[in-house]
Amino acid sequence: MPLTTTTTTTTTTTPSTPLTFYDIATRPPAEKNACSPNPWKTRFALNFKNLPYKTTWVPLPEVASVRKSLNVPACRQFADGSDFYTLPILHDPTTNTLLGDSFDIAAYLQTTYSTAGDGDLFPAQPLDYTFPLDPPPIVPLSECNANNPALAAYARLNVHVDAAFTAHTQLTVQGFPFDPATAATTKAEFVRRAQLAGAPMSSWDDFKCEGEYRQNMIRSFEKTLGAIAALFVQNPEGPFVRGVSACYADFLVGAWLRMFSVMLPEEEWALVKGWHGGVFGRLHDALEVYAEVK
Ligand SMILES: N[C@@H](CCC(=O)N[C@@H](CS)C(=O)NCC(=O)O)C(=O)O
Repeated sequence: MPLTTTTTTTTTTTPSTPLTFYDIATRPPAEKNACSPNPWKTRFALNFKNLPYKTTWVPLPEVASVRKSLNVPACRQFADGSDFYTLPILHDPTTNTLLGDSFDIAAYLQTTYSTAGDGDLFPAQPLDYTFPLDPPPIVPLSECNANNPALAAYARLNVHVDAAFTAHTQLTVQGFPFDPATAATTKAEFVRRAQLAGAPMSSWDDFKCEGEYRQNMIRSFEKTLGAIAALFVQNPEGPFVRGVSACYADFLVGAWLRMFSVMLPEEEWALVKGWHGGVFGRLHDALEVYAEVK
């Protein structure tokens, strides 16, 4: 569902005016350190569609004010029910459309620019993968696209893949490539959020994930990724779910791999790339063709 749309125009051709894609600023250079999974889903989709666009990098403490200034409502809430303002946002001046959820954005790009670039982001396929959703996912999908039958398998996969990776993000927290200009504010904000959720945190150091606890989480991550790997080995040609051509399912997983590739210690990222016959290493490397940071 477009959160804000004043005109609806469907065109299958490439737009003449570049789109604006809002992503979270990290420590420069962005080409190396961009690591927010939901914005990565959008970057992959825009590059797959070969659309002209420009990234606006938003410092983390300014995400809320930028989103509010664009009149895009929040699509997430914090533990206390207050609005949690997020990115990506996409503005397409050609159709006067503003969207604030990565799945809405991908669905919009497919509808509006259906034949652009490498074609169909959402080819029909079953995409059977389940991660136990208990507690319920903390990164909700926009309700409209979650209920769109043509996209249902992808919407479901998005929720389950997000839950699987989110359950292991503690492995990455200490590796966050903070923009030095906003690091202190952002760390304090992360501690505040953890406290809102009832976690006994008083400082950034309390996010540490070390020793036996970390080893157990790494084992759990490997096991969890094993079930996702099953999607990719169905088609022995690889490296994508459907073999040689990518689709949005590859981007859903690949976006999280981007985050872990930046934020995990190097030796642990090397392990992830090698797990399950190297399926995630191959996927990550093959997605390089859609990973240009513009
Ligand atoms: N359902 C939304 C979730 C977006 C989301 O959670 N974005 C995160 C980055 S991956 C964010 O903007 N976080 C801002 C913050 O932590 O302050 C989507 O798919 O776009």
